[in-house]
This record gives sequence, C-alpha cells and structure tokens, in this order.
Amino acid sequence: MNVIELPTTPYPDSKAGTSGLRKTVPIFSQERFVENWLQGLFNSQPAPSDHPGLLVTGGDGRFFSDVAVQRVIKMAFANGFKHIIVGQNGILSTPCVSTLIRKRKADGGIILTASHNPGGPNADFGMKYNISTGAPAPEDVMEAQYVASQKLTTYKSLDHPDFDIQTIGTTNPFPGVTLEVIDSCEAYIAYMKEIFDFDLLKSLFNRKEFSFVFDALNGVTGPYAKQLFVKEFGCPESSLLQCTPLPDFGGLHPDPNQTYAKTLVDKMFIGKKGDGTAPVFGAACDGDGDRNMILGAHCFVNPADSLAIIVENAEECIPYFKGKDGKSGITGVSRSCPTAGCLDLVAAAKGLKCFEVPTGWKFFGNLMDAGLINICGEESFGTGSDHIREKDGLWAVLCWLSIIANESKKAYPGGDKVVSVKDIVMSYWKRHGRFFIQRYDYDGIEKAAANSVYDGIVQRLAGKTKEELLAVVGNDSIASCDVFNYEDPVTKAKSPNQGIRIYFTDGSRVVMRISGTSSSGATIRLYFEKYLKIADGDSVDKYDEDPALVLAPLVESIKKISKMQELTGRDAPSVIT
Ligand code: VG1
Ligand code: CO
Repeated sequence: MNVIELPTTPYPDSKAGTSGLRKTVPIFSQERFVENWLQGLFNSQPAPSDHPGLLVTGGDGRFFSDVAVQRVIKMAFANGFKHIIVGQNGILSTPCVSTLIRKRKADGGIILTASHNPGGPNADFGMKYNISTGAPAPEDVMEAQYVASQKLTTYKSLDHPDFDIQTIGTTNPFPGVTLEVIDSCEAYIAYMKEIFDFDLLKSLFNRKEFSFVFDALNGVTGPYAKQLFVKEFGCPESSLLQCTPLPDFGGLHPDPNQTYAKTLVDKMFIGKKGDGTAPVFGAACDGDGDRNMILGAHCFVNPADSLAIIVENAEECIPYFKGKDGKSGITGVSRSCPTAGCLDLVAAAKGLKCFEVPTGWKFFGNLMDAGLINICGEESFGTGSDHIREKDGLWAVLCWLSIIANESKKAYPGGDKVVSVKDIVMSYWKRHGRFFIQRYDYDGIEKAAANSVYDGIVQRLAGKTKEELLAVVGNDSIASCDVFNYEDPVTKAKSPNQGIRIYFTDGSRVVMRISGTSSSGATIRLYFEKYLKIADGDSVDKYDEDPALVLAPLVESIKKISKMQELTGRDAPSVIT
C-alpha cells in the first residue's frame, strides 16, 4: 500500500452544523477541502489499531459524490482502516448507512450528502460522520474533529488509481485490507422485513380499492422503493414517481413538503374539483432518504400528527413494537422542541414518558441507547425509531401502510375496501384535539441580520414578567417566553440557546431559531402552533379549517414583535411548510 503524506493548511470555515458539513460544490471542490475534513476526523478519533477498523461509506449520489467517495476510501485505508464497506456506485441512503453500521458492527460511517438541499455543480454537497451506534456524531465529537482539522499540516492518502465500486463483491486491494462493494438496498430491505409484517402490507396492496403513489424526488430512495413496493408488494411501476437517483435531482429541491413535492401533491389533491380520482395514499422522501411526507386523498398529514398517530398505533400493527409480558413495546417517546405537542398528548394517554430535545437527530441517540425512548420525530418531516439511529423515510411510509392495512382489516375483514388516511387522522383529532401548525422559513438572510432578529427578540422578551412583556409587546396576548437550554438527561452534556419559545395566553406557541444546515447565509425558522379541542358531541367541522387562516393573527403579531421586515427587509418567508 503506497501511503503518501501531503502538505495542507486548514480551512477555518468548515465546522459541521445540525447534520454534518454542508457547503456548495465550488467550496467542496477547493483543493484539500475534503481531505482536511477527513484528516481532522481521523486524527480526532481513536487510532484504527485500537478498534476493528471497519468503515461504511456511501451517499445519495449527488453531484461530486463520485469524487468524494474515492477520497474517503483512499484516505481511510491510508489512515489505517482495514475494511471498507461501500454501496455500489457509492449509493446508500442515510438510514441504510445507519443500518449497516449497526448490523456489521462498524466503527462508523461517512455519509456523502447534503440531505434535502438541492444538488448539482453550483448547489450543495455535504459530509457527515456517524459513530459506531449508527447515530450522527454528537457535538463533542464534531468539535474535536474541527479542532484537529485546524491544526493540520499534512494529510494521508494513497498513491493509487480510483477503486472499482461498480462491481459488487469483496476484494483485497492490499494484503490484510478489504474493500467490500455491496448492493445498495439488500441489507436495508432485509431489516424492514424483520420490523414489519410484510403479509399484512401485501394484503393492503391486494385490496382493490387501494391505490398508491410514491415520489423519490429523484433522490436515493428510488431503488429502495422499487424493491419494496414493486417487488415485495406487487404495486405497478407506474405508482413510482421520479425514482431514478440523479446527481442534480433533476433540478428539484429534494425536500418532501407541500411546496417542493408539487407533482405528488397535485396528484393527491386531484378530484377536488371533479377532475379525477386521487390515490388513497401518497408519500415522498428527501434526497438522502431520511425524511418523509405522508398524504392521503385530499389530505396532508402534518409530521407532528404523523408521529403521534404512529405512536398510537405501532404496538397493534408493527411486530417490532409488539409488547411482551404485559409490558408496552414502546419504552418512551421524544420530539424536537419546535415540533408541536401532539406527541405529548398521545404519550400521556398511553402512560409513556415524552422527552423534548433540541433540533437535530443526534439528540435522540443517547435517549435510545439508554432505553428511554424508541419512537421519535421532528416537525421537519423526520420520523424514526431505535431500529437505527437516523430518521428513516421509508420506515415511516411502512408504518403508515401498516396502520392503513390494520384499520382496513378491522373495518372490512377480507374485503376490498380500505380506511382512508383522512378517517384515520380525523378519528385521532377527535380523541386528542388538533394542533394547527405552520413553519415559516426565511432563507438566504445575511448572518448579521439574522442574529440581530434572534438576539433582539431574546433580549426583549426572554425571562420577562407578564407586565414587562405587556410593556414591550403592547398587547397582553403573550403569557411567557424563554430560551430553550438543553441538558442531555443521560450524558448531562449541555446545549444552550437552542431557540426561543413564546407562549400565548390562548395556549398557542411560537418558536424561533436559526437553522444549522444552511450552506451560505442564514435561515430563520419560525414555528407556529395553536391547539383546538372540540367538546364531544359538538360539530367537528372546525378541525378541517385551513391552518393558514387559523394561524394568521399569530403570524401577524410575531412579524411585528420580531421586527422581521425592519431588520431583514423581508416581508414574506421563502417557504411555508
Ligand atoms: C433541519 C431541520 C432538522 C433536521 C435537520 C437535518 O435543521 O430543521 O429538524 O434534523 O435539518 O435534516 P436546521 O438546523 O436547518 O433547522 V436532513 O433531512 O439532514 O437530514
Ligand atoms: Co435528509
């Protein structure tokens, strides 16, 4: 093995955010940028001689992945890794990497993706490190990586042509060193078969009334979807939209929300004006496969509701969550701070503990390892469980299909009819009430302006008494306001200043935080929620109201209080989800 050590100098602006390092391709293409990040990581981790030296790598196949994956392989071998598992052509979804790390007992994984950010020569690329539990590296690990990357004078690689990662199989490019090129889907699909009741799922696809659409947004889940939905469940290929991974996602923003997954949303709302029949069920995943959006005919399921409904139903229809010896199969649940409190209500009804953590999947990992939770989610279309340590888009889709299959089986045993998504959501609202939810994103704001909005509102409102708030705001609708400072209940690690929470006298809540995944500039996120519970016996029409209308007064008051337009020049958000 011809190891070479080459000179380098650090790049200061290369600190990982909410989920790895995300920058534009031109930034990643700078000489030694990728190498520095990797060498910083290898230097800050225990030497491979102290552990098995097994690394998993792959990603969503976005532009620049082909270059980056070869650098990962060469540098990992040069730094002492003895065995690398890579997806064929470098393709592995984020949940699949987490699965492989756990199942193969790897030391960690390097995921090449910028998740739901657009791809292409001038769009985003990203690198993320996951530890041996399969979870995104916690903050202290990434801090150590950054510190090490800032001290570099050299990096290690191989003087070797690019490795063949097209051909599936195991080779020994050097004595004692293994390169294993694997089928991108196999391990993941096999694991889903352990978790879910595939016979129950097939029975749903066999019901004549059932129809289905899945949109991969040209991201990594396409091949997995073909295996699952077409091969396993026998649904027609025509049910799959945009299921070939493309390096630029066909120009799409591969984020499964109602704005960016427009093709799917249009299909699901067809027929409202008598112009066709909408499918019973529709779903989409993001670029790297860890996010999901769930839809029914004429029905969008908000991620916070989706999470709560999965928790309500999981034990009954998903073998992985079946309880044993009279004990619940769900150990506890968790949601991120900006995610509305739907989960809290279901958890209370089921006698489960519910934890609130900061935004970003890395915070769920410790709770799972300690056995405190096994289902969790975020408002940003992320849902998952302790089967892996990442959120898992297709897993969430399979949860929903299991719920629909089970409800249909109960309502129409042996028949062809199905229970609609809308009915499932409505019956849940009737039990628990509805949170009207919206998120406003203000993208591409100057960092200084974004900080002045956030710091300003914290200074004016946080920790103030009701009288002081009245003096600042000019009306008495705000009850209290605080900054979310988190302490991990297991490791006691502190993560201060994770967003400001503003509580209103009618029980509404607004959260504001600055995104940690922007590749340039800053994004301010505003999360709105308002709760409604209709008394038993009264008309439930109000549950069907448009969240935009219900939340409009709240939105207006926050726009004023935050001085958004004054400080950023923006009178409207870039995206509403
Ligand atoms: C966003 C979301 C957060 C999610 C993160 C990674 O972070 O708000 O909930 O965990 O993206 O998602 P931020 O800091 O920009 O708000 V993705 O699908 O990497 O994988
Ligand atoms: Co993602």
